[in-house]
Amino acid sequence: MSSTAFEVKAYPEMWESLNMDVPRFDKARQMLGEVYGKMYLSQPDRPQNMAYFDEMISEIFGGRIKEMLDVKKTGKPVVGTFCVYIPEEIVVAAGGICVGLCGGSQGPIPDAEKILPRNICPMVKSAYGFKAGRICPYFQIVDFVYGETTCDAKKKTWEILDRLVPTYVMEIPQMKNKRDKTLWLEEVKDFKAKVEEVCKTSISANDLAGAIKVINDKRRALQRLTGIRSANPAPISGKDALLIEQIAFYDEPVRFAQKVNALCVELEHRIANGEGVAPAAAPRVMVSGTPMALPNWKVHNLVETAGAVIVNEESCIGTRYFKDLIDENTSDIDSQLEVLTDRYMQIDCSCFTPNNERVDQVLKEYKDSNAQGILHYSLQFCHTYNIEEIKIREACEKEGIPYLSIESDYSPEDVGQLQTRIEAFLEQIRG
Ligand code: BJ8
Repeated sequence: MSSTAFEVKAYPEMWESLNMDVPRFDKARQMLGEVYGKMYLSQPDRPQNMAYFDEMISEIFGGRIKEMLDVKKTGKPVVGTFCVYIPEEIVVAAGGICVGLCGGSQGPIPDAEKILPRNICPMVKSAYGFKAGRICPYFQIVDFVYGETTCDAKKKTWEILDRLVPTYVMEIPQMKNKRDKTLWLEEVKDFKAKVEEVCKTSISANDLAGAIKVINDKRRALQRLTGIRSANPAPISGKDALLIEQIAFYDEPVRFAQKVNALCVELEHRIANGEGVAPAAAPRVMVSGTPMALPNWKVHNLVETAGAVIVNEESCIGTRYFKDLIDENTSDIDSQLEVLTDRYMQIDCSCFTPNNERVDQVLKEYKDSNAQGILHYSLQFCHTYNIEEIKIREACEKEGIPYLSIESDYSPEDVGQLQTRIEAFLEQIRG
């Protein structure tokens, strides 16, 4: 077995029972294992505690699915989501499981393009295609999905997705005035009522307090990891950190937080010993923009293969997911829902207007992470991020921050061109 051989485990009987297209899915499973082996196991000086996250990929279509099936047997639901605005604390409070279903792979896109327009965001097409092609066990296992009205591509796709899986939609305000907060709080209450109805349970203040603590702990562990990445030399690669941020959306939250914290202890030792995964002179890049759903490792792989290291992801699969916590000092359900809503209203997605706090946040994270340049990443046809990029670019110009903006999709077609642009950007940082 070569040092890069890696297998994503197969569970054909279980997949059959989930009504999947098993022959087709099995090919995708093998490809994922090959890509992972090449991109991940070939990295030098990986922290030992990455073994857990390797195992999570190896069991991504098996072990974790079995755990979810076990929870379902107790009458609790598995709820699929596509956005960090859906309050997972409420699902956890009801004893259920929340799983992120954003698509990060090219494979299902032709399935989606049989019905959806081609010129919409690849994340939406990929997610829809996974369900249409019956090639994602998570999509097959969920009791229902909860979409949102963040962008046009998503909110209109939910109407079509509802034909394949029960799809509810939470209205997300587009501004942050007082009346928007009122609307959002009502939506959160409706979401809670829906989860209670499906779970045939009523969520108590105690249940919600416990769930808030669990998810806060998960976010705290990710914050700790982010802080550690500011060290030079970088103790962990950006690829590994991104992987952890992706796994956060489907792993069991208590175990996940423990494993991230154990990794952080190892990384703190590395820092104390002056050890890193890249030389101290390696250019340090921060990525900002649209989320990179699993297994979208394209940009991280290009940047790090070119000799740089990524030290931060200002993204929903990144800091936007965990930078804010919910106040744990409330005891009745109404106040809990208030503070929960306050926390979610702080998310600075480009679907809001105005959204100047994101520009400030990007600059803050740039400084905090000791980065030397910002790479803005936008998925193709994502209008809100592509247009908001103007303000991020202007802010970087004003601050004299080396800057590169990339718009890409999941296909490998632009890899050569991106490589050239990334290399020129790294030369600019090296000076
Ligand atoms: S809070 S970033 S997870 S909406 S990239 S599908 S916006 S066209 S992902 Fe997102 Fe929630 Fe915002 Fe975060 Fe549409 Fe843009 Fe595609 Fe997007």
